[in-house]
Amino acid sequence: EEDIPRLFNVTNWFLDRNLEEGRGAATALVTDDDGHVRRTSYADLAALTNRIGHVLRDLGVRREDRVLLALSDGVEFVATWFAVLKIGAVAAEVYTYLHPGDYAYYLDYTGAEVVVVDPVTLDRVREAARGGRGPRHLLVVNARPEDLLAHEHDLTALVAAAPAELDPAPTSRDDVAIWKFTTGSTGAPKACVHPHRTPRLSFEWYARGVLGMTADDLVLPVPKLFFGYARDLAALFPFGVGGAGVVFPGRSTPERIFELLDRHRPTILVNVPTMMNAMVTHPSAAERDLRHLRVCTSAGEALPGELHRRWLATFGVEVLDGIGSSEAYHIYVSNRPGDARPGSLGRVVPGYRVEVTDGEGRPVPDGEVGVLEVTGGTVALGYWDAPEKTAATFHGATVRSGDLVVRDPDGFLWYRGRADDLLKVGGVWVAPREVEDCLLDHPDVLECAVTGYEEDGLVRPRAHVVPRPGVAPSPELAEALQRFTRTRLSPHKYPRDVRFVAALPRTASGKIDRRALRERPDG
Ligand code: 3SK
Repeated sequence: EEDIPRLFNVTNWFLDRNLEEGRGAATALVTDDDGHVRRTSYADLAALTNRIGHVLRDLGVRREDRVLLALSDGVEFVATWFAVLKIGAVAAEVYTYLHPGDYAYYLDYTGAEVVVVDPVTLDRVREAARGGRGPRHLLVVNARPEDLLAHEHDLTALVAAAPAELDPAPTSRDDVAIWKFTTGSTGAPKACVHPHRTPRLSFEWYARGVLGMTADDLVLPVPKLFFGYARDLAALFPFGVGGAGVVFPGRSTPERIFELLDRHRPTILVNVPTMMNAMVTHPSAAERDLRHLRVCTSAGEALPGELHRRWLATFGVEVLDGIGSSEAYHIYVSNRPGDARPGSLGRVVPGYRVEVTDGEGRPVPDGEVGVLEVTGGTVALGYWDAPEKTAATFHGATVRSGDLVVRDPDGFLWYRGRADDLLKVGGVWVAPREVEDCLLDHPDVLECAVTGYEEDGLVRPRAHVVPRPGVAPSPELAEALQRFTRTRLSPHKYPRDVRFVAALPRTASGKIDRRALRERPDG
């Protein structure tokens, strides 16, 4: 493991060190707000971070207190996140398009006394606070001061009056710094609790070790910064080497991403399979020149081999698919530059150990499906306020991921779905992912998900299929898809029912929401 000193603060190491090493004038962030481009240097980002640190302290935030961020992507998001960590408090960030009921849950769960919001989230967080346990202060980014109520504060005004210098709290490497919410599709979200040392290890092992990140890298994230995969890769890890990230408010659409790619010519695109699909099938795909990218990462859910190949054929940009989790902090299995296998998650990231087990820690042989277990120094301390879930998932520095994989003799892992999505059909286990991969090889299928349904008390696989543009759903197509899977897979795996849908429901971080599919009235 890396030699991390006992006194260690994430902000001090990732951000302030750039000033100490003479990179204060270098660009840390490029902000693009609908074409209005702003560059923020390391010196300016550090000064804003320090000022916000003072503001938070003045509002009463103390070491180990949680601060909830419900903020759109932008410089303020990044500076607030670093400020929270710099004063020794704990950053917990959530999606900006949640329902007030969800915000009420997070207010209650985090117990945050200060919540940082912006005009996008203000009203819904206000409503959430009215219903239940409200925070003492809302700190509002881009506020209209005349609209603010008691205990709501205009960040810009407070920042203007705050000093630009701030000493980091003397945090230890083991002090809690980050709450990453699980994005699992069942149960209420829980926070994975991570100390200051964790991002440093993940940076060394994945960002530097696998991606080979350097000061020349400019990183564009497709997911929003509340998703740790994007935040770390665009607005944390690049700072470890003096590189930069692009941040932009609003939703990611293929048009938006193409526009940002053209304008900023980043070197790394942090992507998810849904957007990769939308990009390769976009009418303008063939005219796009993305060769300024040296790599496109894919995570969040497994990337079908067919989509990987189509991306390579369309854009010629290397794809590194991998798997990470909030529990393990970041990506711990990944393909490597120059050695990527379409359809595979890649090999273990050096620094980690992975085992494929029977779910109770006993290894299964290569070639057999088992549960992926990962061991390493970035594994969370546990879930906040969920001792039973913690005991079931964490075993020292090992996480039982609940992901099913097969390891081949070369050490490449192949995703087979979530253990809790497995279906027992006619007494035999079926991994929905295997059926989905097969359907995706059919030329008329754009996206699909397989869930179970009950008929006469028996579980059967059902395919929810989004046809390719121009393909009309029909009973004939449904039958053709059933024949297609029956001839390619063991016959018991074929979907007994095929439903055509316009789109698949997705979680905030872009993963297929299987629970929502199952809970559809006819799901
Ligand atoms: O896929 C995930 O859930 C994830 C979470 C945190 C960091 C990275 C990834 C890919």
